[in-house]
Parts: sequence; C-alpha cells; structure tokens
Amino acid sequence: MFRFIRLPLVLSLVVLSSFADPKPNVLFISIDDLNDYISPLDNHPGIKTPNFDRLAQRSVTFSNAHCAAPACHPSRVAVMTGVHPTTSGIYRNLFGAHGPRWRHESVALADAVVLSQHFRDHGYYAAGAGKIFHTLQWTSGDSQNDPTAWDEYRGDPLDPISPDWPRPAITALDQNAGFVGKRPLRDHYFGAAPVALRADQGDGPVVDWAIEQLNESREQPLFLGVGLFRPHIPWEVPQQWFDLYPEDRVVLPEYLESDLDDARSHRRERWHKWVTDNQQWKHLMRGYLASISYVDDQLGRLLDGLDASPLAGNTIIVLWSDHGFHIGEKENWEKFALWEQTTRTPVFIHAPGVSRDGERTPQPTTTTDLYPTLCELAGLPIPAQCTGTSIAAQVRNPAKFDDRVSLTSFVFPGDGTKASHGLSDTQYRYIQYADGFEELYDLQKDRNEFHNLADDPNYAAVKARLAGELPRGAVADVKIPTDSPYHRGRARPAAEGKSEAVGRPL
Ligand SMILES: [Ca+2]
Ligand SMILES: [Ca+2]
Repeated sequence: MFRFIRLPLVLSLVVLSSFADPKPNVLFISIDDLNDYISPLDNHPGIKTPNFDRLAQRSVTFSNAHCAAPACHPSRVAVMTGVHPTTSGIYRNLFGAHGPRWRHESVALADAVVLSQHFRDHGYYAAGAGKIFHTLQWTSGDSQNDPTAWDEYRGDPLDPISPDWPRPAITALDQNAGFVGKRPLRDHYFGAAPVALRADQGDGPVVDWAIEQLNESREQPLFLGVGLFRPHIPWEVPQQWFDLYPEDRVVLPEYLESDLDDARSHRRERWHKWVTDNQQWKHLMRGYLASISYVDDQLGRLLDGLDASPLAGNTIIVLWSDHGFHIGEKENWEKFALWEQTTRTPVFIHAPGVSRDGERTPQPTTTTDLYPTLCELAGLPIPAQCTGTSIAAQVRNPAKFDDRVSLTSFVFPGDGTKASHGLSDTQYRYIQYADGFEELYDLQKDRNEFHNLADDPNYAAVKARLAGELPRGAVADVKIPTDSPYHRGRARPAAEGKSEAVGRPL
C-alpha cells in the first residue's frame, strides 16, 4: 500500500523537476597543441598557468586522457562526430578543403551529426568561434568546419582564424640567416618571437565574442564552442608572456641520448638536429611556454566572462586539446607520434551540481568519449554513430574508474594505408606499429617512456593483455576525395613549404 502511493508521487516529482530545471548550457573549449606541461598535469618546471589551476579546482581533471589521433584534423573530426579514426579511416591531416570534406573522405561520416548540431536538434542554440575543426593561421580558407552545424559562427566559419593573426617583422628576414642547415617549415612558422597584438587580434577577439554570446538574452540553452589557436606554432605572442620565462631559466625536458635506439623512428629527427645544431632548444621551449601562458590568460578571461554572465551556475564546462606535443622529447617536435607525450591531452569537465570539482581521475579515456559524455550530462540521447563511451560516471565519482583503455591511432608516412595504434591503461603504454614493431612502457616507473619493455619476458603477460585490447578491423586510411564539392585542391600558400605534399601530416 505504501509503495503503491509513493511511486507515482516520486515519478511526478521527477517529471515536474525535469520541466522546471532549465537545461544546462555548455561551454566547449578547444585548445590547439596544448600538452601536459600545464600546472594541473605535469607542471613543467617554472610554468605559469594559474587559470588552468583555477579550472582544475572547479572541474574534474582527467589526467589520463588521450586524443583519438595525433594530428589536428583527425582528432577534431573524431571529437566533433564521436567517431574514432579506426571506424572513419581519417587518421591524418588532409589539406585543401573548404567545408566539411570529411563527410566525403569517410563513408562512415557521410551522415554523421556534428556535436553542436546534435545539441541544436535538442533545443539548444549553437554558437562557435575560432578553431574547432581543423584550419591553420597560414592556410586561409582551408577549413573543414561545417557551417550548417551552428546557428552562428564568428567571422567566416570557413576561415575562422587566419585574419586574426599578424606576423612579426621577423618574416622579412632570411629564415636561414645565421643558422646551420635549413629551418623546418618556411617563414619562421617553426619559430618563436614576440608579436604586438591589438585587442582585435590573436585569440583575444574570439574570447571577446564568446563573452558576448554568454550575455546574449535567449530562450534556448546555449552550446558555445570556443576554439583557441595558441600554443600552436608559430610561437608568436606578446612580449609580456616571453618575460615570464627568461631564457637562462628555461628548463628542457628530461632527455636520454640513446632513447630512439629501442623505439621506432618518427622521421622528424632532422627537426631536432636543426634545433640542437643551432642552440635553439631553450628558445623554442620558451616560445611554447610563453604561448601556453598567453592562452592560459585567455582561458582566465573566458572563465571571468562566464562567472559575470547570466549563465554562471548552470553551465557545463569541457576543455580539451586536440593532442599533446613534443619539445624535443625523443628528438621529436610537434606531434605525429604515438608516445604518451603526443597522445596525452588535457581534459577538464565541470557539470553543475554533478561533478566532484577539484578531484582528478586516472580513468583512461579517449577524446571520442566527450560526445557521449556531454549528451549524458545534458540529458540528450547518444547518437548511434558514437564509438566512445561516456565518462559521466567519472565526472560524478572520479575514484570510480573502470578497466577500459584509451586508443590513439595514426597512419605514419611510409606505412601505406595501415594504421598504428597506441593505448594506455592506468599503468602502461603499449604501441603496435603497422609493421608489427612494438613498444611497451611502464609509466609508473618510467614517466619519460625511455625504456621499451616489449621484448622483456617479465612483461610478456602485460603485453599480451594490452595487445588483446587492440582494435579489430580498423579501417584503412582514406584518400582525399577530389570530387567532393568541398575539395578545392592545392591552395596552400608558399609559406607552408613545398616539401610537404597535400595529405602529408604537417
Ligand atoms: Ca593541433
Ligand atoms: Ca628508448
């Protein structure tokens, strides 16, 4: 009798409250090429990222999050569609697009619903700014954004960042002057220098525009995508950020001379040779750190803007980067590898009244998990296209991690269309390359991935267990669909370098 009366009452309260509670807004922040040097993660010596600390205090830190692919385009398409490269076949950067050519690059993505569109389909107003899908500062109009997935986008959605970034006077100089050998990339894009930015230049106006959106009066809940471009190269930010890092106090990453002897070549050793031949390592590290502090400041402005807006208190915040980054670790620069230094990416999630803010979780996760997670946190259905698994349970309880592994996949130059894969559990990192070469690292004992244990019989069981987690039936690398209406061919400015063919990772 008691239960008979009580059940309908509870149900009706649930129904009433779901009507009474407005849907949470979503602040979706994407940062380009940001690695784990920030203070809430590895805390690189001397780094100054107070606003990432502030975000960590008001969210759950996913300290074991990994990109789906270690390059901008495939990583971002995977986040925005929830479809992993092993299903879509998009593993690499593919240039020469003007629009969502990825729908034609991958048959699996032809009808995929973009994350922002999914929120629109469920009553949200979707606004976006900056680099969310792939584009570069120096490839104007080469963008894979889908303008139809947003109600509103700042500026030209198919050229969202290139008009914002000026170049310093250094571009007038011969980039090889005074240096041994030839600088990687042209026009100092692989370089660091102070640049004067007006208030309407750089990532600043993207944040200004986002803050305006947060203060716009609307009936609908807001999905706001904010894509910040630094610390992507070139490391050109105002002098004040360089001043935080006097070059004589810059600390280089821990480094082992013989490190690559037991690891597969990433084919970028020549970049590292140019750096060391010319004593540029500390200078470039300084530029990367300065660029991180610049973007940290933009994050702080955005959080201030949210807190001062009518949406404060009812907004989910998710921040992610498209992959990690090397500053000479393993003689590598940038990304395009499968070591943890490349694949580990900052992920922070705050959900009002739900997240255990200030805590961190070792839950292995891949950024394709973000789409279903946001659906669950906002009470939206999860589209069938999603290949990831929600981590909302770890947002609620960071200590309750499960035994899933992360998965990052990439097709290296020279491997044809066959993918290589890297995965992490809470202790180990295992990589299996397309040619069968294996690497295994115990990250609790060897944070720097110096010592490959793949041939150590003591680790045979660990290796077998992790190899058992490799994807089965990973699809082959896709080709550029030159008949796509979004294909515009080789429209890349000379600045990008003749040696980098279209379709090669950059
Ligand atoms: Ca990137
Ligand atoms: Ca090694």
